[in-house]
Order: sequence, then structure tokens, then C-alpha cells
Amino acid sequence: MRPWDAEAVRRAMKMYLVMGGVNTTQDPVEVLRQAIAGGITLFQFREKGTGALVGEARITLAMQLRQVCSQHGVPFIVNDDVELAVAVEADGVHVGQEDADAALVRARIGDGRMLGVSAHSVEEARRAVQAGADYLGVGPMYPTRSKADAHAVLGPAGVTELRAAGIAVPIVGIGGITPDATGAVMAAGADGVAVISAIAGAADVRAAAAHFAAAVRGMQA
Ligand code: 3NM
Repeated sequence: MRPWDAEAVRRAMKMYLVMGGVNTTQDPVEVLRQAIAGGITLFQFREKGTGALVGEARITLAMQLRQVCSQHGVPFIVNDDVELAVAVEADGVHVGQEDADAALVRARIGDGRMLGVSAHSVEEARRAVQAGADYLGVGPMYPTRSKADAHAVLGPAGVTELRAAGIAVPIVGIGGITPDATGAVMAAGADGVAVISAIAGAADVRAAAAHFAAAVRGMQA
């Protein structure tokens, strides 16, 4: 049986924290612990951008974060690095449009791991689903400072458009999302929100994550 059927993926999507060492001034391991205490449901290790760790230090951090996720039953996804994902026994891989080809990643990770793909249009979403994506990351919902090469802002309307076009796989909105904006993203048809700075950059990480978790719960029927 596939461990990541659409329902399992949908459940995991709700409160999705994305983080690398550059996204916080605190100890990322402690940030992750606090975020889990606050109620995140999925974690993606994304060690990218100026000052990002490389080599052994990157692998060591990935292993530490992976262990925290395992201890708490939170799925662990690796951004754009299949080798690392396999090495740390991640639950999945997320790739952007500029990263590795989604179909090749699916072939390499098999059916046992989750595959997430970033999509910014109906065309990209269709191709991602065809390639075997278990979920789509759609953004930016709002202006973001956490991704240097972010696309033009799609807004929640970008999610509405994908749903109207018949894209049925789980969708997580990303980019500049705050607790106050969570309702609009979910109402547009997303299954959850993915966040970097509003959690990883918060002074009180646990409270910030709890705030999001409450906002997501508030949208459930
Ligand atoms: N991907 P924040 S926006 C990693 O639009 C990422 O695909 C995006 O960080 C996309 O919550 C983004 O701090 C950055 O805005 C999200």
C-alpha cells in the first residue's frame, strides 16, 4: 500500500513549515521543536540562499531535524535533493520548476515517498500531476522576502484557478502567508499553508505556529 495516499498527504499539508538555517537567528533544531509543539503537521528542510550550509554541515543539520521530526511523528521532506532525502530516510522530496525533473525524481524515490512540486499555472500543475506529484506548492500567495527568485504574486486566486481547472491533488499555498491570511488561502481551495518567516522568524515560534494551527482549524468544516 502507498503510505502517502491523497488523504494522508492532505492531512499532512495543513500547517507546513519550511526552513533552513538561514531562515532563523535561533538554533534551527530548537525552532523545529517549538514549531512542532505549536502544532505544525509537516516539515520541509530547505537549506537554500545566501549563507546556506553546504557539505557535511548541511547533512548534519538535516539529520538532526529529521530526528526531531521522527521523534514527534511529523513527516520530513527534503527540498530539491534526492540523494539527501534517501540518505536521511526522508518521507518525501519537494522540487521547484527549476529543480530536477519531477518524473525523474518520482522514478528515483519510488512510491514510498511523497513528491511535492511547485506550480504557478494550470499548465505547470497538469504536468506535475502527470509526472506523479502527490501535492502541489502554489505561490507566491503574497509578496515574500524568503525566496529571491519568487514569481509574480498569484494570490489565493491562483489556487481557485487550479481548482476550477480540475486540479484535484492536495495543494498547499506558500509565500508571505500570515495567520490572518490563512483563511483566504484555505477558502480558495488549498488544503493548508506553507510558511517560512512567519514561524521561523518569529520571536515566539511556538506561539506563532499555534496561531497558524488555530487559523487552519478554524477553516475546517
Ligand atoms: N516558495 P515566506 S514562496 C519557498 O512561490 C517559497 O513557490 C514560494 O516564505 C513559491 O513564508 C517561498 O517567508 C517563500 O514568505 C515562502
